[in-house]
Amino acid sequence: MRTDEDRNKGGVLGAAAVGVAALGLGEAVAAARGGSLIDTIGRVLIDTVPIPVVEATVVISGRHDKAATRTGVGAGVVAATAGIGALPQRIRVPAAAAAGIAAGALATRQPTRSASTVLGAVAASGVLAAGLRKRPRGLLGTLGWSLVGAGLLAAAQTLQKDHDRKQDNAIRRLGAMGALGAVPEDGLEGEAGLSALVTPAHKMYVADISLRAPRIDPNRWRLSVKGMVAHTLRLSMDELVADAVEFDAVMVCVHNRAGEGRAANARWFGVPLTDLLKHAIPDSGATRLVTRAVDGYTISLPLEALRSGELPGYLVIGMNGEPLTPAHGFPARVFVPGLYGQYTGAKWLTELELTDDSHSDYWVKRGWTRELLRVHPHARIDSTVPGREIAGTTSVAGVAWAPPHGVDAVEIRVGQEDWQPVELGSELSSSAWRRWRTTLKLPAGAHTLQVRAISRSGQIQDGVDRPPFPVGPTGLHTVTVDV
Ligand SMILES: Nc1nc2c(c(=O)[nH]1)N[C@H]1C(S)=C(S)[C@@H](COP(=O)(O)O)O[C@H]1N2
Ligand SMILES: [Mo]
Repeated sequence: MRTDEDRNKGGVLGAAAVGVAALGLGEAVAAARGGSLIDTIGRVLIDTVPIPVVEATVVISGRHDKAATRTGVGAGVVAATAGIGALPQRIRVPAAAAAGIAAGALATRQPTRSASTVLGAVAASGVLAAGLRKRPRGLLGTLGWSLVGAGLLAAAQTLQKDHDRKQDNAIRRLGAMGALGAVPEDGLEGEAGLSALVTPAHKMYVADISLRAPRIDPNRWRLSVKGMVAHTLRLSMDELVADAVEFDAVMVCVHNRAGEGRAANARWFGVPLTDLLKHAIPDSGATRLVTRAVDGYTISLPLEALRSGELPGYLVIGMNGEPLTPAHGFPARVFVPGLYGQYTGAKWLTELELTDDSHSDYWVKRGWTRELLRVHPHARIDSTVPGREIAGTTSVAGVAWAPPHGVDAVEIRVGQEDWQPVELGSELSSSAWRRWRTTLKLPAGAHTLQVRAISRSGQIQDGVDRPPFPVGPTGLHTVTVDV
């Protein structure tokens, strides 16, 4: 005989299936106009969880942080629906409606695609209310609702890909951004396993607070320069292209711990901020330049240092000869070589606002320092390969950076032996990363290799292991080789 408890268990599974269906319809409705319920809920989490949780997520999920957040949100929604399903029948429908209203209210506060996401939340709460009133029972009912949900989630995915394709086409129509011309070389071509001198956009790490890159129409987009200025400027892409120059620089995330891949070297195309600020004529009381993005992110930079060129900032519109990709900030971002990504300026820029010191930035409100964090000199080992020509040798190669001063030397040590210099590739620019290689003679056995970078300003890479928060990570990349 089936007990009440059995029946309730079956009902909870059925309720979870309703959750999948509700999420599916919500995602599909939102995706029709490019929105997403899952991304909205995920962004609310990103905006509210305490810094230690953000830091732990970065460590655990690595470069899969967005996929991990999405999966977590989806699972959470389904679990919450199962939870509502376990409630007595008379409060299930009001609870479902309340959940829908909450999701809709969150969506209205989102910076992008909020209208379509609110519609998605309404559709999802309709499914929840209808499905949870009499929870589906039995294998067939549960399977049916789940399959419909899965189908709708797949449809939502297809709709998103469609929007992405349209966006990519609009970007492609803009044509080249700077001339990559001859591929830059540094004399270390052909070293097995060594990072490319110039990182292709699709291989560059992505770090931001948005689960999906906002899609911005380049034809309607204008950059405004406003606030405490004599002239408010509204600049089109064409006007920016006319004033842009190329520069080589490495971008490094403040979460890049020793040896990790949250760093990329590119040939950027952008307008020097010194020039841009001359046109706007800042008021005498203006002290900061706020870079503000479509996703609500802001980073502000000290105006005087930008105007004097002490901080060599650019309004970037191109990477490696092409427009920025959506993931890397299309149509424009601000980049100051030598500052960590979190402090260097916003991607998906909407405006530059000149203001005074009363402004507070996204991460500063969350607990990060207001001081600009500068990139520490860093060397990374990319590969260790047994020597092909001479037995008993090991080729070691990697990259090092110390923007904006440049890498003066890279040193390697085996175990606790003395530091010894390695061969450096030629330098694209002092703000770019510099490749290096060396050949070691190592006796058979296991050996610990460590590398360190020394900047042209005399700064030696700090060997003490520290986490990214609060002032950026330090420590040495350590690799063990078995000879
Ligand atoms: N609009 C916006 N810009 C942003 C961020 C963001 O979350 N939103 N993150 C910053 C951080 S933390 C880094 S490391 C760099 C990363 O740029 P990338 O994704 O192109 O590598 O962008 C910066 N600019
Ligand atoms: Mo970052």
